[in-house]
Amino acid sequence: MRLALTRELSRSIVDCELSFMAREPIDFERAVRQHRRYEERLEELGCQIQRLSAEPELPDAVFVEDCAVVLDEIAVITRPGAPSRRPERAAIAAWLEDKRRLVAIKAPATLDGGDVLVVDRTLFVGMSERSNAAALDQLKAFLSPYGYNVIGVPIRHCLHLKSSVTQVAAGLLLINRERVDTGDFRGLDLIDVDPAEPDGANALLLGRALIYPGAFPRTRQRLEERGIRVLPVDLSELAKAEGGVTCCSLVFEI
Ligand code: CIR
Repeated sequence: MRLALTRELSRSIVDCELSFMAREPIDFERAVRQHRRYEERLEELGCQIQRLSAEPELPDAVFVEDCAVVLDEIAVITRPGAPSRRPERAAIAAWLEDKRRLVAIKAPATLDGGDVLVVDRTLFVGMSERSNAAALDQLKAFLSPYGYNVIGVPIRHCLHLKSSVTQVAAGLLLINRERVDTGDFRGLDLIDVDPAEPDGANALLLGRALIYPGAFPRTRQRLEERGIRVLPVDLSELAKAEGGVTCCSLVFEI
């Protein structure tokens, strides 16, 4: 069974962390509708939704991806780079406890799940304002025994690695080269985002279909020309909180 963990939006989302964007008003009711539609898309692609309740004191808690990296054999509870986000972990760890063996990133390491791109047995880890080299070392120690390669990838001008590159099909990545160098992705095929859509690299691959923001039609066309099935979603309100399609769920098999 394929599970998708999500979390209800909190009204305090208006006080979210922001790093690369100026604050804009968020229409809460609209954000909730968009988030529900996103969950419906996950269901259309075979996920059973498990929605945690909102955390009124935790503005960014809807972005569950940042608190854990879930692999087949093990899950790593992260230590988010923004201190305001660290209390988000407790509910997620409690929920994961009976589904995976859990290990946890410890200080001084910091890691956001948005910086971890898993491609087969390789984890590409964004070295960002949120995730550091100590986290890379801890990930290697946890995951090498399971046969995973863990590779640090510097990024620029964006929040997370997955704001610059995500997987869109077997052996194929969608990338914004302004934000990340291609050298580490040798052996994989690359599709560039349309230059007019620099934020278009964040896509959520489920099976052979993509959940992808409606905001990037030119890049969507590039994806469809490669034969990829794209299910658009409108996450324009959560985008104002620097959220994208990967960050609102943790998807895995049990
Ligand atoms: C933050 O700055 O932490 C949130 N406002 C946005 C997090 C988005 N997470 C993600 O893309 N994985």
